[in-house]
Amino acid sequence: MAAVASVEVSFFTTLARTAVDPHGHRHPAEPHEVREALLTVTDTDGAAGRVLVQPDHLRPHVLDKYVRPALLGQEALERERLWTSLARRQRGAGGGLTDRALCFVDLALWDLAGQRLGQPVWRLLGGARREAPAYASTMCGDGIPGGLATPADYAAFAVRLVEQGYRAIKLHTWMPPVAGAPSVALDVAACTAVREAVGPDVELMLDANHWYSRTEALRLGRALQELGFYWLEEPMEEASVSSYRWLAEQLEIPVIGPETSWGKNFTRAEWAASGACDILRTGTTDVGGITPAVRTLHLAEAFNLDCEVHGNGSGNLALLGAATNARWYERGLLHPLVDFDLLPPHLNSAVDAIDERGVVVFPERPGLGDDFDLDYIKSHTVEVS
Ligand code: LLH
Ligand code: MG
Repeated sequence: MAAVASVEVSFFTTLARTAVDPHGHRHPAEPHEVREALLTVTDTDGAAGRVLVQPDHLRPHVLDKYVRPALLGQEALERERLWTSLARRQRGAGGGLTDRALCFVDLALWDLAGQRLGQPVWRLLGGARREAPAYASTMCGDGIPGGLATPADYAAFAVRLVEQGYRAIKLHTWMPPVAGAPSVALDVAACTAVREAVGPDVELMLDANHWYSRTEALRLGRALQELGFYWLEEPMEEASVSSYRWLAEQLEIPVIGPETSWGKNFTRAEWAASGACDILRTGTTDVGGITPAVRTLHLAEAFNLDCEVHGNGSGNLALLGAATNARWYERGLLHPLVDFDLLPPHLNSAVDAIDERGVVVFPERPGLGDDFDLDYIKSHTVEVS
């Protein structure tokens, strides 16, 4: 037995080469200093679980009112109990305790378990596989010369990605606030240009704008199935489950979802039961951590549904260790003007490097597998809460 002894968020300065627009989409940026945050959960034996977090979800008030009372003094390996204890506090928190907060705590506890047991988390989750093919997930469209401004830009970038080893590519096309977005015609033009550039043997997916109407989504889906795309993702507001059932019933191309809907594995059960998708979706930040994401994978399996993992990073990679019914690792977001493999100074190596087959071999490092430069982080720490 080793109980949780401390829960801390450290803010440190580091370098970034991308920035997020007002709609939450990531784009290239000049190198600039940013603040990142590391959550560390330590047990009474001195083992520590660490994960990078979005600190807005773990403000001092959230740590003091919900997270520390749920964790401190509790056996750190008993994640199901701890996750449930934290999740049950959400109802009375009026939105103040988010699914992302649950996710970050859960990831830190999984990392701690791996550190304590000397095993990578993907193996603790069952080791369903030791590697996964990556699909290259592009950034959204933009207006940047040489970037992702035109269908021809997407085509040229897709060729480069295939040269790097990727055997599958997912386009994120133009979304607000980019001028002229959204546009079914432009989406179809980009998808057509990419298919023509890479040929029939590369798997292609589209993550479209999120607020098309039913008829726009149907028009887009019909065009994509002509192009032999592998799936259609998030063309409409996901809260409308009946719209997705309407769409999935009419299309041959698999419809995948939900990605951003609230409600964790419960919402995903509703999608599966009502036939709103052909491939289910989960992801650590979307459903509140690895713990509920595993529940979603297993739920999908019982419906004979594949369940693809949304998002990159060590937690989502480790999650694939629990999955017999997920095919891909989502690697990105990628852009022609950003070297994704150029590491920020707080990392010694990437958790998700691809080999020449376009495959990520899972790391053997204990825990989630992030290779933090802890000396760098310590010497650049500006605040601890
Ligand atoms: O809007 C974006 O930038 C992407 O859609 C992003 O949120 C990404 O995480 C995604 O949806 N991947 O599937
Ligand atoms: Mg998506």
